[in-house]
Amino acid sequence: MNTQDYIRLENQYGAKNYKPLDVVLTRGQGIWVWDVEGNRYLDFLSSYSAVNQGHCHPQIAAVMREQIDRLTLTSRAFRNDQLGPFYQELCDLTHSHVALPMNSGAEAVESVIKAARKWGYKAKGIPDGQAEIIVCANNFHGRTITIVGFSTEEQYRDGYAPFTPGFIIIPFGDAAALEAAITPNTVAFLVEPIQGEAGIIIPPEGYLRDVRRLCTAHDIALITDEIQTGLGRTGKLLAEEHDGVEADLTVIGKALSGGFYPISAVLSNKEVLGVFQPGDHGSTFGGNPLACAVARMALKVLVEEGMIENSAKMGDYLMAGLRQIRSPHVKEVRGKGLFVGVELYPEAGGARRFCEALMTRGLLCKETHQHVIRFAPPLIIQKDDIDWALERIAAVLS
Ligand code: IF1
Repeated sequence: MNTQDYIRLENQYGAKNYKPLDVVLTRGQGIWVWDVEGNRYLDFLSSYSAVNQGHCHPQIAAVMREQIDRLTLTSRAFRNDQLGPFYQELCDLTHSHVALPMNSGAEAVESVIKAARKWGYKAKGIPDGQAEIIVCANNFHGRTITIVGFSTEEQYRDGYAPFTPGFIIIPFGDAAALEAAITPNTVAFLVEPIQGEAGIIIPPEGYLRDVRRLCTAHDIALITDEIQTGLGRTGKLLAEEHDGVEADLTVIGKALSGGFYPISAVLSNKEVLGVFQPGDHGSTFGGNPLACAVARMALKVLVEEGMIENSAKMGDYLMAGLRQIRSPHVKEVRGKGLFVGVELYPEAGGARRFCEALMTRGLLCKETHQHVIRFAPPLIIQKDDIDWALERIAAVLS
């Protein structure tokens, strides 16, 4: 079968909720992937930051193979010998008191919403059914009904009503707007440290610090969604470290498995997650031994192989290189670590055609919000590979 055969099958039998680039991948190793025709590509998207550790990282693969032959799922009706060590390693690494393992990112976000609401009722004495959670315009937190209900992107909501009430939307990057939106019924503020889907939007310097101060002063839980910005993507383990703050609750996912398996988690101080009693919340697969074994190794290689530091260094190198490209199309290059957006002028005719042109030259990336090209290679990338990419990007942009 060739590329067109595979695309025909997808078109005939698949739901049409995506419009991927027409490249059919069959193999990946490190920063490289290969299509079914044998062409090689440099992956500059990392599966939306789920393969920060590089494709098919050999040590994660080895642990997964070993665990598959030993024990994969016990359900939470029984205990397993991977969960405790996973909790300990994850909490030590992230300075958390407790963690809640789930599967997808959206599920972790749903879980943190449940925890924050329950904490509001139990600990803060908010009248039943009145809890409010403040979120930001242009957020992206996943695709469930509750989450798209507080999206400001019309397409993500269209046709899915009725939605879950209890969410207040304010502008991103505006601490004064947060202060003005807080009421006696506010339980939490949910925010991405850098808005990814919105187009790699970096808030003003000190925003998270101001937000942290306001949340503490008003006794509301600060929840950071680090599903995309976390685990080294921005050059720190968590992006909130750039501002020297710690959220009360943080959600992570994606690279928590290095792309091997859907694994997510809520990280928390004791107080908020402490509201959950046996039976209050759960998941068949959350915290299963296969997921825990994979995540333990995914975290270990991320730290021990210096990927977080490399992200900071290579991110600076990539952005400096991008800023040197003379192009009539480029409005702004922005980012932190290897989380980089190149915003084009509207006259450039959209980012998609540049992504398609880069694909034919062996570089895979994806547009976001029409005019932004998102660059997010695996965190193991080296200078030579970035030079290779920059040559191609320069050719396409100038
Ligand atoms: C799609 C975007 C990226 C996320 C943040 C929660 C989730 C995501 C900050 C939910 C997921 C993904 C989902 C994927 C495309 C992708 C995406 F373009 F849509 F915005 F990465 F930038 N919080 N983002 O970025 O996690 O439930 O998917 O595990 O929906 O097509 P999930």
